[in-house]
Amino acid sequence: MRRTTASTCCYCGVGCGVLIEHDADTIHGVTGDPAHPANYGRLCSKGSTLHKTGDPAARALYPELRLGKGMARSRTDWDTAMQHAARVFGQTITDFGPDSVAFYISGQLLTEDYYAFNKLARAVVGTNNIDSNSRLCMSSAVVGYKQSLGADSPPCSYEDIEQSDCLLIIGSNMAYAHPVLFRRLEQAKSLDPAKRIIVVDPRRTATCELADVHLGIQPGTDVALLHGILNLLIQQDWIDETFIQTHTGGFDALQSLVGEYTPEHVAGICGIDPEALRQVAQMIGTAPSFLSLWCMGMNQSSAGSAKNSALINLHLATGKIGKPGSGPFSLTGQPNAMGGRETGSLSNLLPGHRDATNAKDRAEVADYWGIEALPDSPGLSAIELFEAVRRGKIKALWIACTNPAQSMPDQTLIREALALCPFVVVQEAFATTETCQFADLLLPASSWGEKNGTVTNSERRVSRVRSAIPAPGEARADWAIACDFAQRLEKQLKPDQPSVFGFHQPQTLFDEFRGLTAKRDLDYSGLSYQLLDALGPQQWPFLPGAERGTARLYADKLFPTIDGRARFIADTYKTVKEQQSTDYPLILNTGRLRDQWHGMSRTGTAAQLFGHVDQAQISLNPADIDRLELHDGQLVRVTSRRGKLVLPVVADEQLQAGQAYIPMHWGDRFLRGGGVNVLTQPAFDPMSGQPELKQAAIRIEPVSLPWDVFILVEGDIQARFSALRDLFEDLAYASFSLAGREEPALLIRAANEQPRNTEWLAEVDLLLGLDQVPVLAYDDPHLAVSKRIKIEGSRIRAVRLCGETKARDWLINLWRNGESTENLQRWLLAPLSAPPGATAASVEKIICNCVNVSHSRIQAAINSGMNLDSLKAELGCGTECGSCLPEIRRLLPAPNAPASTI
Ligand SMILES: Nc1nc2c(c(=O)[nH]1)N[C@H]1C(S)=C(S)[C@@H](COP(=O)(O)OP(=O)(O)OC[C@H]3O[C@@H](n4cnc5c(=O)[nH]c(N)nc54)[C@H](O)[C@@H]3O)O[C@H]1N2
Ligand SMILES: Nc1nc2c(c(=O)[nH]1)N[C@H]1C(S)=C(S)[C@@H](COP(=O)(O)OP(=O)(O)OC[C@H]3O[C@@H](n4cnc5c(=O)[nH]c(N)nc54)[C@H](O)[C@@H]3O)O[C@H]1N2
Ligand code: SF4
Ligand SMILES: [Mo]
Repeated sequence: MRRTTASTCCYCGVGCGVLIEHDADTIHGVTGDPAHPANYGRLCSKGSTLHKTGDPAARALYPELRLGKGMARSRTDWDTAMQHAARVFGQTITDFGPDSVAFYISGQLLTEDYYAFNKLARAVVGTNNIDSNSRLCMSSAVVGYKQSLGADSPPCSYEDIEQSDCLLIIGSNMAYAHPVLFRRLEQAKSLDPAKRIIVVDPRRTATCELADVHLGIQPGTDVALLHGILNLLIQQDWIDETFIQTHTGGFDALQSLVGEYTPEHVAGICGIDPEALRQVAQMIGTAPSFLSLWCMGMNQSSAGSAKNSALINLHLATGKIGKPGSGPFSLTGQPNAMGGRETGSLSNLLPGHRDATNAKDRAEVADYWGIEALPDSPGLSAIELFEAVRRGKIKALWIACTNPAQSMPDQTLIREALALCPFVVVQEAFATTETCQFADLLLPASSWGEKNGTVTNSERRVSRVRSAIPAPGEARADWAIACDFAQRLEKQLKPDQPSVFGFHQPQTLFDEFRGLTAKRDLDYSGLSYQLLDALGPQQWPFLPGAERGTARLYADKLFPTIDGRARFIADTYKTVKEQQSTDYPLILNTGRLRDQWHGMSRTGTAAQLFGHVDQAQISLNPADIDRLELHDGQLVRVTSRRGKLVLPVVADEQLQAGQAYIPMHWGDRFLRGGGVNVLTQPAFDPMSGQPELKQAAIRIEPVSLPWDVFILVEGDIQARFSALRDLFEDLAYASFSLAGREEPALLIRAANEQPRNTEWLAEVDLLLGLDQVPVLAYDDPHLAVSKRIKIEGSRIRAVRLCGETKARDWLINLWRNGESTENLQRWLLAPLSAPPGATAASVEKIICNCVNVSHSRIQAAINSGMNLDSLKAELGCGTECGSCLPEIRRLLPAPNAPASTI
């Protein structure tokens, strides 16, 4: 019987409500929950395809244990697995002390999971070595809020987006990364075109399509820019003297510092026009309300904390905080990065927005937990933690719900650490991730649609996550795994003491945790599952007896600091760690694609989500491509001080000269050679510990890999992917992706210096089902050219081209469009010739993924005179989730065209 269960999307920090349509064991569909205040029924391209992702063949289903390094893992039962883990951790702690073990967890865990891990590390193990992937994500914002405002509490609400007169979107590509909020902004701007929108990003992103001004600053120069704006605000008397006098401290020091940031000086540093700076300062200074939205372009920086503080300074100086439409509003990355911060899941934090370095905070938590004391030795942050693993100081590592062998910078060292670590536990929903390879113990976790608990979104709103179906195989909920392990460890380490882990359901974890928020800035001790079920999602603070949550903080202008005043922070501008040089003349930026999520363990199972971007590429400004004498699609070697990667180059007008971009998603699984993070750097902000993932110096050289390979195969995707992945392991270039929609295919594009031998080809053909006739075949051993195609009915089922792959993109289009295959044979028998009728065919880009409308169809319709409304009416594009609207706008001629880059 079909039923509907209300839950929350498991992707970004917008935290949209979803209605899951399901029966007893299968999820059939997902729609936006009209009653959820984060999205009022909207979903983006990722949320609306949730039910199409998560191929069961990719899931981790059973515990697997490796008994010695170099051996293969084999299936085991939960009791053996957990007993083994408890024994190894227990022994390590006894022999080498509690700081010889560590936990690395995730902003995608639920609050209950997070709380269980935290209590396990701090109360049972007695270590502060528990850090989260939020270190790569929000930790600079945490420092920014705490330094300037006294607590890690984003003060705003989504409705401020509608209410604001002037928005500064800085270091955020919200059109891709927070699409449902961007929809709200689009709508608000169309209702009120006078609303001013400023975008600050070195790239001209899709978010710029809504901007009145785009400041294409040089990478990492935000602090100079923000100080320059403040300097102008002061000069023009666009500041709120009364607010500064009554509610803040530290203004004088900042004022004398920013005096040095004159418009001409700043414009020089940032590579912008001083007039544009003046224009932006005027927009901010004269607007009745002012909201700033920011994300990784600010946080992922060796100056991340300084960037955050410099931005908050603007709000304090203008008094534009704690009022409708005004305030500093960080966009949270992961669905529950906020819950992680609330439960204290960074090594330096404790539950209830407390600090591990503060003795009073430690004593309060120890008291609440009924234990003697909490550990006082400092815990390690992510980068330091993996370094300690590599140096052998950490001997047992527990990783849950994150994929560090893809997402951490400087992958060579991360992989070295994981390989050297005597005992690595990986608690994962998908068995396919890069990190799973390093697991000595793999624990299958239940995932979205199967879990129960709560998450907090960017606007402090706590929502229920509800399970619709049981977990597959023997997968268990994360909180349950953590609690089971904690109880076993307690028996070993503290056999005489009563257990502090009597949790049997997520609700008991939630109820214990919320007590730790009482009388703190985030107080949600008044919330309960019953209230959330009755009232719907609520924003904290939510005090006992409250009937609804709190939409806005600091309306009373009282800040949670010792004297109730906010603080101006005066940091000087510092350049990025790696500057352009003769050896490394380009700066590599990394970030999100519209339709993929991080390491792609989930989104990478849905072929539809590859329609927008279907392979790993490095993009460069067209002038750089010309200067380097490269051409679109050519394979290049990208080298940084830490590693090398081979992939195709592509021209992209969004990038300025001297800058390059690779999406962060392509890890070692989809791109041979370790993925994008072999290039990125581990240098981090000294205050927040957040690494500079957005800027690494690189160089680009052409590579000659004359022997190329192309594979397209339908069916049995996950099994074929892993088997073929192994066969392609030592080719110089190999990129994997999916294509199609209902009947997906695996695509491989690869190349090597030397041809592989016929045995290798035979192995490949066996895996592709090309070893059995009837198969179309062409071989020219002299040229090392060999081609195989399998057609069933009139449909291509498998293709394998070696030595010459000119027809590659033509074949993909032919297959995808289900076109007639009659030309195929003629082309196949005329080797080394271009494909018929389409010499320069490239794979058609799908702009609208919901309705399946390609770039070329939209462009043709625009050329015939259609506007946005007629495109929607005629082609249907942009009428469903709307994630494609910014790109459709970009294709349209003025007056829909956006502001020019300055
Ligand atoms: N589709 C999709 N959405 C996601 C995610 C996903 O994986 N896929 N992940 C979620 C998560 S965890 C996060 S953290 C967010 C990230 O959301 P965003 O931070 O919005 O996304 P990014 O693409 O990482 O980076 C944003 C922009 O920062 C710019 N930038 C780079 N350097 C600088 C700089 O020095 N200054 C400024 N001002 N800008 C700079 C980049 O050019 C980029 O356009 O997205 C969330 N949403
Ligand atoms: N170059 C570069 N690198 C980056 C970034 C960048 O911008 N550039 N961004 C950084 C940022 S902001 C972030 S947040 C990180 C993200 O990096 P990761 O945390 O590594 O990203 P995910 O791929 O989302 O990893 C989550 C893992 O949890 C698994 N999983 C899903 N659901 C569950 C569950 O319920 N339980 C368990 N146990 N597992 C589950 C998924 O299969 C997935 O493997 O990447 C960082 N790395
Ligand atoms: S914006 Fe998209 S990815 Fe983010 S929570 Fe909403 S539906 Fe999910
Ligand atoms: Mo993130």
